[in-house]
Amino acid sequence: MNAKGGDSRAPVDTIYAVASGGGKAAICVIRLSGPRCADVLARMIRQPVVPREAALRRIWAPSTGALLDQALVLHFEAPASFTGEDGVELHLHGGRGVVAAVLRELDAMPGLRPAAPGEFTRRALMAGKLDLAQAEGLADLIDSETEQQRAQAVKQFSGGLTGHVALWRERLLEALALTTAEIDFGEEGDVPPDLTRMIRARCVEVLGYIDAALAQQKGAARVREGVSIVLSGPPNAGKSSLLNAMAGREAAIVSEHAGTTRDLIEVALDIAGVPVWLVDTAGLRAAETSVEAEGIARAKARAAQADLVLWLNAANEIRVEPPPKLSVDLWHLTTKADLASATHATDQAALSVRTGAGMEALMTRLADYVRERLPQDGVAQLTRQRHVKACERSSLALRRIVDGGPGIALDLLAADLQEATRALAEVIGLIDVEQVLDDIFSRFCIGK
Ligand SMILES: Nc1nc2c(ncn2[C@@H]2O[C@H](COP(=O)(O)OP(=O)(O)OP(=O)(O)O)[C@@H](O)[C@H]2O)c(=O)[nH]1
Ligand SMILES: [Mg+2]
Repeated sequence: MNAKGGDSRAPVDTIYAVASGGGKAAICVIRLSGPRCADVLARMIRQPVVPREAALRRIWAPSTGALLDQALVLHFEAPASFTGEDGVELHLHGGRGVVAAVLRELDAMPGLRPAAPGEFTRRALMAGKLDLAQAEGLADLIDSETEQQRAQAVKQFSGGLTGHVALWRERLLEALALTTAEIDFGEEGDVPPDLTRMIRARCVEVLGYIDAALAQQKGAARVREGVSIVLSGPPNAGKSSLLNAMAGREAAIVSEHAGTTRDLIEVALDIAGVPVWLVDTAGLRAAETSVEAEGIARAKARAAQADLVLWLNAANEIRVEPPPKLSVDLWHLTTKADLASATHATDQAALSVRTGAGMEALMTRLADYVRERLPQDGVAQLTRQRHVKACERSSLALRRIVDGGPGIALDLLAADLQEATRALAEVIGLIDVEQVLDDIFSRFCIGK
């Protein structure tokens, strides 16, 4: 079975779900998809509705004949719907009682069942309404919290990544077609040098695109998953105070005792539209207790995985240097500038949580840091490990062709071209889609 196939023998259930957010709200949207939609309309709405036109209708309970609500009703006739199936949306009043009553009636109707997470999108994918990369983009769009996440997700949803990958694949398929023709109809003996030259040029071209995307995949992943910034330094340097100031709330305990923080304390920030995980950690020193030792071990481990470490030293204390061999970006910051002597106060990276001095400069510098790491426009954005793995495979196969000598055998050339195009097809879900579907759709919310 492939993405477009589906199992035509199985009777298709009509699925339904609350598609708007949980909790009490002014309006609640219940969405249905499947062959029983017309039946639901006939039994619950009674009056006809014109497809694709919003209509204000009474909603009736088929089981009792009672009036349930008055709502906006939409009917999307197959195949002109999100899923490609018959679809209905009921824009009910958002009261829990209303929603529960309508769901109860739907549940009692034959051929209807609640939707599984992501099932609407899964059906859309099966109907060829969107491809796998677009479905992932849609999941990211629903999960997006920041401006850059939204921008990246909507691009992928509207076919950004698909467009790039499909073009690369097309270029390689042309080369593959020529190779296969030569294998089938060419004369025995050497491969025409023109042909190898042309195919190699094609591979170099596509390899350039793929490698450019791979080179900045970290940027795309950072937008999706967040940039990790770790506060580190000796005890009492003011790490927790800075975390609280940046978060705008008392997330971590602050005290004048050295060795206060033990656990990793993480807050989510939005810097320049990018999600940032700011982590407060235990001060580094020779531990006094086993609990503190564990805290310090965690602090070191987290700093080693960070994108950026802010290494803090208090202006009124003896400077402590960061541990050597920390291979991440690191900035030295001087804290408690209000306690500094005149010489320290001129330090550019000095700040005081108490007076607020230097805080704006730090935030501006962080915003620049984050912006510089955003993926460039015009390059395909590989937002998931899945895309990266597939592109790496494609890149490897192409490199074998490019690095191969002029006398490369036609069948080897064809095999590598096949591997390269196949890996690209996986990105957009043209093949081997089943294994990733469950993983992707189980992360969707119900109703999407
Ligand atoms: N004067 C002054 N005091 C500060 C400033 N920032 C923090 N402090 C004080 O310094 C002490 C230590 O602050 P914390 O934020 O707990 O320091 P820490 O680095 O998290 O310490 P540990 O968790 O023990 O490693 C507290 O008494 C804070 O009030 C500042 O900008 N100026
Ligand atoms: Mg602390």
